[in-house]
Amino acid sequence: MHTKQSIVQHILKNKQKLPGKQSAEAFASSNIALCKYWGKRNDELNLPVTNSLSMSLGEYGTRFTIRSCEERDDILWINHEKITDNSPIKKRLSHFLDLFRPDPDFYFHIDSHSNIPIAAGLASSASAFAALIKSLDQLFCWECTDTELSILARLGSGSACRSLWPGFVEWQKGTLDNGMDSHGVPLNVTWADLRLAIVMIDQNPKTISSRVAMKSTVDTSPLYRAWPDCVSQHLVEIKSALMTQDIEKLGRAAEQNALAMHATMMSSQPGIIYSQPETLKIMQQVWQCRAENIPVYFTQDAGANLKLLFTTEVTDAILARFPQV
Ligand code: 2P0
Repeated sequence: MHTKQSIVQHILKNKQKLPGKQSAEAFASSNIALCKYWGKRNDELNLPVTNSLSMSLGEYGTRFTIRSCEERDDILWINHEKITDNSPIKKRLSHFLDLFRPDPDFYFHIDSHSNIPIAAGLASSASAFAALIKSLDQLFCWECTDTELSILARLGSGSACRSLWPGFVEWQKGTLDNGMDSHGVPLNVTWADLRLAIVMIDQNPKTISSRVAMKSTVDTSPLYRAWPDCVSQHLVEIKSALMTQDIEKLGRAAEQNALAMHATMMSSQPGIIYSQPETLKIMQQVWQCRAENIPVYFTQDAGANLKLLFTTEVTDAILARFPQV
C-alpha cells in the first residue's frame, strides 16, 4: 500500500535532509479549471478519476516565506495574522509538513500572503500548497524537477499540482497505483487576449469543503458514472479550442463542464448546492449577453462565485454589463 510518506521518501531519497539555507521564499499562481477535477480514485494520494485542465491566474496567488523555528510547534501567519494552533488550516498544514521534517522536533515558521480570498472557491489551497512545496524545495536545496514538485504538491491538495506552471496546464490522471504518473503537464499554447474575470458573489469560506463534497458525490451521486465520459469529451473540445483560439468552442465546453460537475453534486445524497440566487442571476445575464452577440461564458468552482471567460475584444462590454468584476 502506497502512502504519502512512502511517495515523499521515494521522490526525496537522494536529496538533502536538512535545510541548506536560512530561509526560502516562493510564489505560486492560483489556477482555475476549464475542465474540472471532481472525484478521486485514491483519497490518500489525491489521485483523480479523470484528467483536468486549468489556466493560471498569473499574478494572483500565494507567496510563502519559510524557515526553521525554535519554538515547540509550527508557527503560521496568513496575511499578517497569526493562526491559532487549533484552526483547521494550521492543522492541515502542520500535518502536511510532517512529511518533510528532518526529525519530529523540527518545526517550521511560515509566513503566507495571498492576494485572493481564502476558501471562497478561488483555488487558494492550490496556490498555497504549490508555493509551500516550491519554498521547501528551495529551503532544503532539493532541486526537484517541476514534475516532482507537482506530484509533491498534489499530496497536499489535488489541484495544487496544476499551479507549478504559468498558462494552461493539464493534470494527467495517470494509471500507476503510486501516482508517480499523476501530475501537471504544461500545454504549449499561448492565448494573449483571453481573459478570465471573477464575479464575487460570496467572500465567506464555503460551508462544505470541496474535499468532502467530492467524496460524497463519488460515493452517492447516481449521475457520477456519466462524469468521466463528459470530461473526455470536454477535454477534446477545450484543447482543440485552445489550439485554434476559438472562444465560442472553449467557452461552451468549459461552461458545460462546470454545469455537469454541479449537476453531479446536486444529485448526491444529501444534495450539495454551492450556487446562491445571485449565481443563477449572473448566469442568466451571461446567457443574455450571448443572445446579444457578446461572446462571454462562465465557469463555477466549489463556491457561489462565477468566473467569466471572454477575449479582450469585448472587455468594455463585459465591464459595462458586470461592473462588479
Ligand atoms: C478544480 N476543484 O479542478 C476543482 C473544481 C473545485 C471545483 O480542485 O481534496 O482543493 O485537496 O484534492 O484540489 C478543489 O479541490 O481538493 C478543486 P483536494 P482540491 O479546480
